[in-house]
Amino acid sequence: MNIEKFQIAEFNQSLQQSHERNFHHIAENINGLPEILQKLQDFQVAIPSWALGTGGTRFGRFSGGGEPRNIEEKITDVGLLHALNRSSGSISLHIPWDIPENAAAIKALAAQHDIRFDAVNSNTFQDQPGQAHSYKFGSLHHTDKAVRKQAIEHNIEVIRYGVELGSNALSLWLADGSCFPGQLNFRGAFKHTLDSLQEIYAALPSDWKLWIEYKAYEPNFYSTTIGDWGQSLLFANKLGPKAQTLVDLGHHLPNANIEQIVSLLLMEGKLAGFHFNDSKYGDDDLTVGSINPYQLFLIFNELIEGMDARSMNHATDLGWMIDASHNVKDPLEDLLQSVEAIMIAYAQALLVDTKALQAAQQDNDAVAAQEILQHAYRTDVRPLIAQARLLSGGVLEPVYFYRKLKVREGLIKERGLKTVATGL
Ligand code: AOS
Ligand code: ZN
Ligand code: ZN
Ligand code: ZN
Repeated sequence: MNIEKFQIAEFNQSLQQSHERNFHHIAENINGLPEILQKLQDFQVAIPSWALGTGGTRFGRFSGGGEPRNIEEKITDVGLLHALNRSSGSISLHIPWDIPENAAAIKALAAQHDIRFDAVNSNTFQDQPGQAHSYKFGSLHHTDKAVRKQAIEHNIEVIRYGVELGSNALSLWLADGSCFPGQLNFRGAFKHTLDSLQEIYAALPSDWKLWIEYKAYEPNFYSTTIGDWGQSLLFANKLGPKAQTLVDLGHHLPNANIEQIVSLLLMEGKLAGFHFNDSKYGDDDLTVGSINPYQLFLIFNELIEGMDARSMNHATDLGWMIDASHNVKDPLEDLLQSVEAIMIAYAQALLVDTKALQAAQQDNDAVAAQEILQHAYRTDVRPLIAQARLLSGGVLEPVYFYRKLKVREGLIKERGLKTVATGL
């Protein structure tokens, strides 16, 4: 399944008139438009390899057909997304679901699609066939040194794969925790985890980062050894400058003020980046922006204010990644929607009059502060995103184009109807 340049051009042509009308309408009212468009063009969101197939739940999985059956097909799928939106220029691999056996060939394929390799993910939450020790009671925090050693070695192996592909971060999420009071000594689990992380940290190449993800609960339901941002930050501070905290939006207890967490981690230079998704109840991993787009906007507002204050590059100085998994949508359409939602929140936050907001804050003028934020939030920035895509050679309306071109039907023809992507 290949998308040709002329198909994109033809499609864009058919929407050109209405796009121009909408774009000029908004462009008139925006200061610094060229800079904003450039920032939107530069901004790239990494696609997780495991979101390219139907995730399912523990109750069932309903394959949509034409799913990628191997790492090559996953890269091809991300290439399709990137061809449409020009904002999905990297993939995040998960070992051992995606073993790059021939790194040179994999790199060449990715380069053809203009795709680079984002953070590599390790997996010590599942037992693999032939594995000596079980992770049933955890991995890096385990009471048994042999289990810890196996998990440490796995992480170091993942770093090696990442080095071959040109990645520069290890993203680590641990399922380690306990299901019942008394099952675990909290301090013992913390110390074991710290010892294990120190060994992994020591194996990082000089230009690498270690991203430590936290999660409130699931699969463990009483305690999680890296359960919140405080615990993750403790580890990151003890480990050193290469270790930072990764924020997955779905990993907080209900109604947590994520934007405040983000602001403080950024202030400390300890924010690694994001796993974007949305949720209503917990770690629902739903399409970004599908439930609470205002929260996403408020997060981006803190990010831009904080990054600008530290002279950080929006596009390159944090890890921007989606983490999604669900049962009912075409995964590629879902990812197009997620990237679009991220771009919208980013563009709206770029429109915030930061100086005016700071003045309102100084005066304790809560009404003015709300007016300023919501003025930006309620601006329909979709024509801006579309214009940035157009300038980058993408498609004005990616989901519409994807359906019109019958991309999924093409993939089903190539790969078959009953496909199971390796992964969750
Ligand atoms: C798990 O809940 C975390 O969100 C992980 O980041 C991620 O979903 C996992 O590594 C994919 O298996
Ligand atoms: Zn995650
Ligand atoms: Zn999540
Ligand atoms: Zn999660």
